[in-house]
This record gives sequence, C-alpha cells and structure tokens, in this order.
Amino acid sequence: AEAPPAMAVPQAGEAGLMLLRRVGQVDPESLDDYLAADGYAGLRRAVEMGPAQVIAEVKESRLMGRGGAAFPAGIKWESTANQPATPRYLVCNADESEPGTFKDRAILEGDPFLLIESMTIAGFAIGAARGYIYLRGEYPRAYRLLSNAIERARERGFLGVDILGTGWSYDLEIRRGAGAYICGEETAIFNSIEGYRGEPRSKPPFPFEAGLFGKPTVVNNVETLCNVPLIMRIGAKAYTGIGTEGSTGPKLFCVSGNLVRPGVYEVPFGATLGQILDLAGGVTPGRKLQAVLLGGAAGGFVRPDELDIPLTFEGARANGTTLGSGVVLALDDSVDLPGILLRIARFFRDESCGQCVPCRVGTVRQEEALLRIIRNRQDAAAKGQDVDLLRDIGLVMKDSSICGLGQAAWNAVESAIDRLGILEESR
Ligand code: L3W
Ligand code: SF4
Repeated sequence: AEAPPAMAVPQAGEAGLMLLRRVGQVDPESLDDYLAADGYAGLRRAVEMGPAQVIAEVKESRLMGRGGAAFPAGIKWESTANQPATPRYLVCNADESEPGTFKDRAILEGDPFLLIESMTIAGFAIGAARGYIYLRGEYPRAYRLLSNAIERARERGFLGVDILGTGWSYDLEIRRGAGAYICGEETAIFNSIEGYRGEPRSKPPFPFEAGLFGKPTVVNNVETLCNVPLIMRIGAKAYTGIGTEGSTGPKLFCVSGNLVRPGVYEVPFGATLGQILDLAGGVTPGRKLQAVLLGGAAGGFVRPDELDIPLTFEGARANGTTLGSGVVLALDDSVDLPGILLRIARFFRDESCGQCVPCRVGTVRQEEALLRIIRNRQDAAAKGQDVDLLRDIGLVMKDSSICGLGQAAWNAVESAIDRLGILEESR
C-alpha cells in the first residue's frame, strides 16, 4: 500500500528551529545531506568527552523525558551505566500510539539520521552493546527511512565495529509493533522484543536494573534522544538557557483538531496554550473553542478560559493537568464532547492488555457507565449515580493498576466532569 503523506510540519524552513531544523530541508535518505547540516557533530563531540562526561552533561542539561512521564534522562543513563551487569541495552520508544500524538513521526520521516546519531551517543554514554528502535507498526515510511539510515551509517563506520576509532562496537536494530497501544509501555516493549505477549511487567525492578533480556536498559522516547546531539553541540549550559528553569530545551507539540493549520510545532518550553493555538492559525473561522484535550487520551481537558496555562512540566502540574506526550487537540463548538469521551473510554477498553483486574474490568465498567449517562440524559438521579460510579472506578484504576494505561484511563473523563462539567450539566 502507498505510504501516507509525510507529517505536516508548517514551520519547516523557519529560522531558529532546533529539533525540526532539517525537516523538509534535507533529503531524509541522504547521509551526505545530514553531514552537511551539522550531522554527527554531536557524536564527534561526545567521543571527545568520553562516556562519563556525556552523562554528566546530559544530567546538567536537565533534559526530561518527552514521552509523557518527564523523568530526567541523565539520571536514567547514569543509573544504567552504573550497573555491573552486562550487556547493557538502549531502547528507543518509537511506538507513538497515544491518540493525537505524531511529533516523533515528523523526525522519523523528516530527519531519520538524527535519531540514529542520537542513539549512538546514548549507546556510547551507557556502554550499550546494541540499540533497538521499537517502531510503531503503522509507520511504513519511517521504517523504510530508518532502515536506509542504519545501512548508510554502517557503510560509513558510524555504526558497527570500532566506531570513530573508540574501540567501541555497537549496532541498531528495528523492531516493529503490531498495532497494540500497550506495547508503548516500556516493559511491554521488552516482552514484545523478547517474543512474549506485549504485557507490562511490574516495577520494580526498573529497566535500569533489569530491562531487556533482564539486563540494564535505558528506554527513551524519540524526541528525548533527539535533544542529545543539540546538548553535545551547544553544551548543557547553553541548553538550560532555552525554555524555563523546570523545563529546559525545545519542545514539540502535536497540534490537531479544529484549527486552521494543524501539524507538529516546535517552541522553546514556556509558550502558553493560547500561543500554540495561535501558531496553528487559531480555531476554524466562524467557530468557537469548546475545549482542548491536553496530553492525549491519558491527559485531560481544559477550558477555553484556561489558555494562559504555560506548556511546561511545572506549569501543567500547577494547573492540575499534564503535557503528556505533547498533544494539543482543539475542539470547537461543533464537537459532541460526550461522544469524544465515549470514544476515549472505548479506546482504553480495547487497548487494556487484560493482565490486571482494576484495568481489565474498570475500563469496561467506565465505558458502560458513560454509555448509560449519554443514553439517559433526562434521568438526573440515574445519571448522578453513574457519575459517582465513574469516580469510584476511576480511583480504583488509578490506585491499583499495574501500568500507566490503567492508571491514566480515567484522566480524560475526570477532567471532563471536574473542569468542563459536561456530564453533570443536566443533573
Ligand atoms: C531510574 C528510578 N529510572 C522511574 C524510569 C521508568 C520510566 C520513567 C518514568 O509512563 C507516562 C504514563 C502515560 N531510576 C526510576 C526510573 N524510572 N524510577 O522513569 O517512569 P513512570 O513509571 O513514571 O512512567 P512510564 O511508565 O514511562 C509514561 C503517559 O506517559 N502517556 C503516555 C504517552 C504515550 C506516548 C506516545 O505514544 N508516544 O508517549 C501520556 O500521558 O500515561 O503516565 O522510564 O523506568 N528510580
Ligand atoms: Fe494491562 Fe491495564 Fe494492567 Fe496495564 S493496567 S497491565 S494495560 S490490564
């Protein structure tokens, strides 16, 4: 089948971009293009520094994970590098399955060598024997481009034996997902790569102690890794000058919904939600904004009067919401919000791996209660009971599910009730 068109990057070619600066500007199949545009300058710098200094620099940069959990990348790398067990592995989470999330795709399709270089630096820092790209199965173009990039890098000695005369040998392998959202959970990725069912493992042990094949492993999101060559090139000090105190560096947002110019946007951390919507040309002419889903299906809704929320980790937290994987989904007044909630609930019910009871049963009960509420709009008493039930189920899922899927499956519904008041409007 013909690959879908490359991801929309409306800012392509603009000056000042850091993560997206090559996207749309270079041939993603050409290593020469990549090299001519600062490619592999980060790895060369990393080799000069040596592994310990690379880790120190990434720690000092305060680079936080961009997949949703915002964990400091340098701490993950350090704790993995300090493990005595070998071999160590690097896994890039390129599963990108959170609804509304397509930022990593912009890099994978527009600048695949950036990820290859980034994973080589990370592998060098932690002394990894091998790196795996766990790629969303529905990204055929990215698969083709990454496979080509790995081959071209091998040909020039950027992967393989004795990379850049370091004596260190390392290679990358792509593993493709098969459509399961849960396989983006870090330990489910391990099971999937190892050939088992894609079910999350209980943590601890964390991946840094016992990850892929039971060995010390770093798992980072595509965007997280792709900040590293920038940190190597400009240094941690300059990097921390981008963004805010608590959220350093540039950030990609997946801006979609009823907007004039949806697509992937890069801004330094610190822009407000309203500024991001303005970048995307604002809401469809003639329509009014009804709500914004922030952070994805695992995130939550905010109201049109909350557009001054700063899109930083600390800003989102202070406002009782989350950046998640960088989703900004704008919904105008033509949208049936209860229908969207039901769609989200169905998604979690479908995608629950079924391993633990709170999530397996809770996601089904949540969908049923929502369906009853929507069907019985006129019966205020029954509706109130179902909203109470939703809260109980939500609390149990949040408190006792094994992994983030179950823990977050009620976030959007909760925010719709508490922030938007949409299910209680006719009580
Ligand atoms: C070293 C320690 N490492 C924890 C590691 C841990 C993991 C990371 C964060 O959730 C969220 C979830 C989704 N030493 C450590 C340590 N770690 N303690 O730090 O851990 P955790 O458990 O908070 O998070 P997680 O399971 O990685 C991810 C949310 O993201 N989400 C998902 C989005 C999906 C995408 C996508 O499609 N691209 O990103 C959206 O909001 O709900 O809360 O690596 O091992 N002491
Ligand atoms: Fe599976 Fe849901 Fe339990 Fe996660 S929370 S392990 S997805 S059943």
